[in-house]
Amino acid sequence: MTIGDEPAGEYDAVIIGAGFSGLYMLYRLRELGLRCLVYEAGSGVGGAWFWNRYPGARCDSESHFYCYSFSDELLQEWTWSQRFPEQREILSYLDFVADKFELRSDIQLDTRVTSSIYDDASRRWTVETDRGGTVATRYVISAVGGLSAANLPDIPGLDDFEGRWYHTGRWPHEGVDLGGQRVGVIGTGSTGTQLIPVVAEQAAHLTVFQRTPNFSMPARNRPLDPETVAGIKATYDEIWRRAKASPGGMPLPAPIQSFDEVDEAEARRRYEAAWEHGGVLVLQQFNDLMTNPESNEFAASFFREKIASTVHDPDVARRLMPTSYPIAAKRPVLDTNYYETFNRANVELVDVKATPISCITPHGLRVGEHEYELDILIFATGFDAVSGAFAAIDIRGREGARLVDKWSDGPTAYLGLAIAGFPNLFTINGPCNPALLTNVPVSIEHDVEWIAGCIEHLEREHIATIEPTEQAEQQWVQHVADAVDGTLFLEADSWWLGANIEGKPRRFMLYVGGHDDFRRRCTEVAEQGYEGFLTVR
Ligand code: N01
Repeated sequence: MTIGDEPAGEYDAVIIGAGFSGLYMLYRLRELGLRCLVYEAGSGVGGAWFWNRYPGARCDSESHFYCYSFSDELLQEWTWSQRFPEQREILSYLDFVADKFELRSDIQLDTRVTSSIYDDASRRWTVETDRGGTVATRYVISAVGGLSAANLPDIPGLDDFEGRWYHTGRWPHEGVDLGGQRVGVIGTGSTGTQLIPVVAEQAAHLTVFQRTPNFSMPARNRPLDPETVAGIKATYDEIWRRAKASPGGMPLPAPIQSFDEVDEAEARRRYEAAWEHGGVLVLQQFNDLMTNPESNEFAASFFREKIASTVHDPDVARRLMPTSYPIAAKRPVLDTNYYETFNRANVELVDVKATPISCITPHGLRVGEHEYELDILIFATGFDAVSGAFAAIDIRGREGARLVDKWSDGPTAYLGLAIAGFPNLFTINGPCNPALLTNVPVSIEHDVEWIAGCIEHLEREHIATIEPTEQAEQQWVQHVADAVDGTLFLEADSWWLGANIEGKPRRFMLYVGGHDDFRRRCTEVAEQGYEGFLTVR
């Protein structure tokens, strides 16, 4: 679709977003013969991978399973070049998918959905955009992504800053020349940890403003040689079978032993071996990591020892060591040379927990009484996760009820897929869903296939609308809360809990029960005639 051809009229389905979720949703709904329209705010497809172009942007899942599994042909045609793919390569992959399956003709780029309003009488949604377009549709599918609403903290003085500033989630397409510049980075989450080593190599001086240190483990990225690629391509059936049957959506061995079942020497040996192997396996050693404080503290101490032995200055090392929350209670991070970067002469670490940032000045950042002079300020400050992208759209369901009001105590959805009071609205990776705790494409494929199966059922049975009952939704929300209750997940101020956004209700927004368990439950719900849902013919 080209800009200027403003869509109008009536569609069967409107999909909001053209990232991993939206592209596959379009593919599946087209297969059902539905007339579909995808709205995408960006000027290209790719979602998170379109926007997050900051230096060092890379995926923490291994490339051969951070992709779609649905097409054997696609799996054989596409070849990944590295163990952990760069943003550019993932974006090329999604462009390749859009071309291969001829998806672009139903995608309206550069168009942000501003409202989506349900009409009880006609049982249609009216979807409006910032380009003035209005369409009617029977189904709306949100593919907005859980980490798409950038969080720019409200630090006084930004408007007066005379240098340049950027948020990592809105990085300029033409890139930013950091050569010879004094750069400041706020934030040391997954993004900051990927960004900081690359910026340090380019900038004249880098100041890292750290509020909470993170636990990071080495990715040990490497190019994939032809033999490895051939091995992967020959065993894809098994790779996906294992990924879909695992809690994390990854074809990796899940831990079957608890910390108490081995002695400390064996525990250390396992952590050392996993540390050398690299990747997320390091935190897959014991099945009680998030329920047994002793198990957790052993892992945390192991990480702190690694920091101490890598960072030369003991005071800097100490400040990089997380001590105030359990390991993995915030999203664990993979890195390439993160701790080593703090040994560079041009890198300085500033603890803004001990002395908070007071303001941005025309020439830099003031922390307490000290002013750090900067030419470029980078916000690696994350996202208003899960609900942020929904809040940017005026969504109203039956009898005009607003989604923001329904979610005033935190976002909820039945299975993370549908919302009581909002007929025929589906949410891929919605709240109370495990997706953002897993290897996301595997979860996305599951959600898309479940939604497509549900819509196929509605079409076949001539059912006009479907929505969860309040009771089913409440039971699921309670189950989600019970699953996390008593775990160490609740002991950190993470974005999972909404704790990174001032004023956001503190509610664990994701399901910790695992991808495998979730998949089983969703299958049962569908097999039992969409148990917990209300349908109207
Ligand atoms: O965001 P974050 P992110 N003053 O919220 C700090 C995914 N992801 O963009 O911890 C000072 O984790 C904040 O400090 P604190 C992944 O799921 C995936 O890094 O709140 N500091 C924290 O250090 C990840 O979890 C990949 O005290 C402030 C940082 O900013 C999610 O995206 C790659 C501040 C924000 O960390 C989000 O990661 C990258 C303030 N006012 C990201 N406000 C992959 O590999 C915030 N901070 C696929």
